[in-house]
Amino acid sequence: MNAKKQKNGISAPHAPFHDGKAAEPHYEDVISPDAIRATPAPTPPGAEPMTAGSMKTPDNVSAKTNDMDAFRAPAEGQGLTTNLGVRVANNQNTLKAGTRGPALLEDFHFHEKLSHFDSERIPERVVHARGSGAHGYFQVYESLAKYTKADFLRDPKAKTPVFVRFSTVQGFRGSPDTVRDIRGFATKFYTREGNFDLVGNNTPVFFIQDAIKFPDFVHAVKPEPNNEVPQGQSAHDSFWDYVSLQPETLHNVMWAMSDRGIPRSLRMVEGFGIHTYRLVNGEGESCFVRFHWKPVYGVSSLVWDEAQLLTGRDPDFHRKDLWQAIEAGDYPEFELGMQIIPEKDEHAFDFDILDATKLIPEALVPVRIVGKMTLNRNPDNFFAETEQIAFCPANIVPGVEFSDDPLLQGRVFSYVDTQRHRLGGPNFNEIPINRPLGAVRNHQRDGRHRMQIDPGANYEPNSLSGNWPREVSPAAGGFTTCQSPAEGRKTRERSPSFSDYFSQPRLFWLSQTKPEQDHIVNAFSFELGKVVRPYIRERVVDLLTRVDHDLARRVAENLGITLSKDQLSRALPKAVNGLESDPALSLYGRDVQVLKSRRVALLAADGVSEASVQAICGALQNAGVHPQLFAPHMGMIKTAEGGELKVDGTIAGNPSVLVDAVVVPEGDASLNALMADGDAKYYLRQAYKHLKVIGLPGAAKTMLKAAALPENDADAGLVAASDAPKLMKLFLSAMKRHRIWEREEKTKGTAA
Ligand code: HDE
Repeated sequence: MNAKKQKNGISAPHAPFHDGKAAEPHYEDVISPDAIRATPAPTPPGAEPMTAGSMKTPDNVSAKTNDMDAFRAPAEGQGLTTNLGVRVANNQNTLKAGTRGPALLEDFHFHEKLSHFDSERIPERVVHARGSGAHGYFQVYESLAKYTKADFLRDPKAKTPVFVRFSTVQGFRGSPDTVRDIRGFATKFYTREGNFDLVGNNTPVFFIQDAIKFPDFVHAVKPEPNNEVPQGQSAHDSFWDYVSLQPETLHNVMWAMSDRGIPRSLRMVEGFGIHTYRLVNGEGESCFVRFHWKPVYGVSSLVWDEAQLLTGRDPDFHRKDLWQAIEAGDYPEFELGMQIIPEKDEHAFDFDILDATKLIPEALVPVRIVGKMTLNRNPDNFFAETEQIAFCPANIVPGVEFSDDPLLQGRVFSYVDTQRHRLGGPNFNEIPINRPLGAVRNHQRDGRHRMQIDPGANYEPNSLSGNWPREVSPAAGGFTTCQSPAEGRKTRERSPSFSDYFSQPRLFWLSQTKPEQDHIVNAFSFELGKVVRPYIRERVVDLLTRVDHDLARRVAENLGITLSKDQLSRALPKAVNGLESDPALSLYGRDVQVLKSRRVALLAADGVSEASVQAICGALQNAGVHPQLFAPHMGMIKTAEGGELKVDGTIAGNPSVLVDAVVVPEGDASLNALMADGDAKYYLRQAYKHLKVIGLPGAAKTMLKAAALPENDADAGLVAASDAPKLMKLFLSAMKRHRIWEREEKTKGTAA
């Protein structure tokens, strides 16, 4: 804070917050996947001695791969090399005949460098192309042996390494973060028994019931095929055409149109495995389960105007937030929750638990919190880790199994298939980020980019390599599939138990607070307003009349559609298992917001009161909130006390959409300068419009008038007090509300 402590005045790249020093990354003592891989694998049960000339040890796969290590030169001090290890003396000039050319064909270094560059891009993911990832670990709170034999869910001491990739669905790899969309939430658990991938979203339901519809759904939501617009948005004809013709999409569409579609941070989203899975315990008993991730930082969202502005002001807003939080030690944390459904209750609900367009209301089956995931390490190389990670719902471990959900069963095929295309062949699990912890031994061979050198017989059973590797008995951990009953005639039909499309959207709608309902109406109106064909708009509004008449009427009014008497007197669906509403479905009906890791801007200019700044920053930092000092210019500003303060950025360059709340510290000269500064006044107006808390100690209250904001309004978010120390308690308590929703009505239609 004080200039004397901050000589160079330049923030370190990973020190985004105004605490005067670069944050030290502190990594937990979780064992990295590589360290675990380096430990020798246990002797396989029942392994027979190897014959001479065949495998020397059961695990000489890796020994063989590393045979040449003894001859390798240490990398240190060697400098730049070609891909074949030849040291490079000149990396700036091509080989030419004379200084003015022509270039010579024999320039192998040039050819290699350029041709490798020419092949740098791989196909991006067909959906979920835009993503951000982080490493961490998972730990179960207490053994779940009663439900599952999965080792990572039974040993509370075990820290299981994980890699998580968050994503948007619709946009291309370079699309902005804050568009309205579903967020992917995919977790790879590197367990001691193999990789388990929980590939979920931030909504508990999906758009379609059967995987065979997925290509059609994705074609519809992706940009239009003729002109490839819009980018990162569902606000276009083909998406809403599909929705209007496939009412099963409506439930997930409701979630997407709610504030869940525009999260404040990837650290502040809930995650859902969506499908019903099975857990199987050591006795072979099984139950059904739905997985949940509950963010320790609470769930919170942006407001729509802010989300739109951020796509331009900071298209990497979520990616940076995740990265900076980890660098600052605000490790994202998510608790794993399970809704456990005994087999006998499979048919106890008004809906089918195999239907992925239905959630199991938490009011009916509470979420049991079973463990916690902590993300504590940023990737070193985006491409090698975040881009090359290959998730697949087929990746399960003993103790976790699939249910007969037809969507899940289709996913089990599709992901491996797409990885072969995207990552260039069948050996993508040998890429470091995808490798399991344990040794891989089998008779799969060859294919593009094979890394492992496998000696010995390549078939099984064999007597040439001691019949190794051989099957592992279930008692020793070999995977066996739970003996759940399966029979029936072959048919392409959907179960009648999948046919109710409107009860759950209604439950969702009725569970929202008023501001949330308003936002859903606005989102439908905005998106459908971008639809060119009137009959598509009309069909969607007609669907809404089957969910709730008020919802349909309000959207219809905004779109200039007149609903018929028949439409407005339609019988509405009955309550789901007698449940009228469920607080768990609302974003803002339940939690007080977590302050830790939030950001607050301090607007200041020359002449600011250093005492005021110190009091504000001290109170914020005590609450785990990060202050950032913004001024009309970069560098240093002079304080009223004669000192200097380092500025984190300019007011114009760091708009209020980047922070959670604003304070204007005292200091007459500073206040006078800010009152004459258009950027500072716009800053406050925009923060006000986005329903943020604004703190005004002492004379700073005069900023309200200067910025043409209401001066004597009973607005819980315009916090004033006689001085900074008195202000901060009130300010922090107001910040716990995250947004001042009552202000929304007043600011409607006003410009920032
Ligand atoms: Fe995906 N999905 N999906 N999906 N999905 C992909 O796999 C697919 C579905 C989800 O960060 C693709 O590697 C089918 C539900 C996430 O790398 C692809 C069906 C849920 C991610 C694919 C579904 C998801 C993907 C594209 C219908 C939530 C990103 C690239 C049966 C439970 C993972 C890739 C990451 C990615 C297929 C439905 C979530 C094409 C066929 C339901 C989070 O294989």
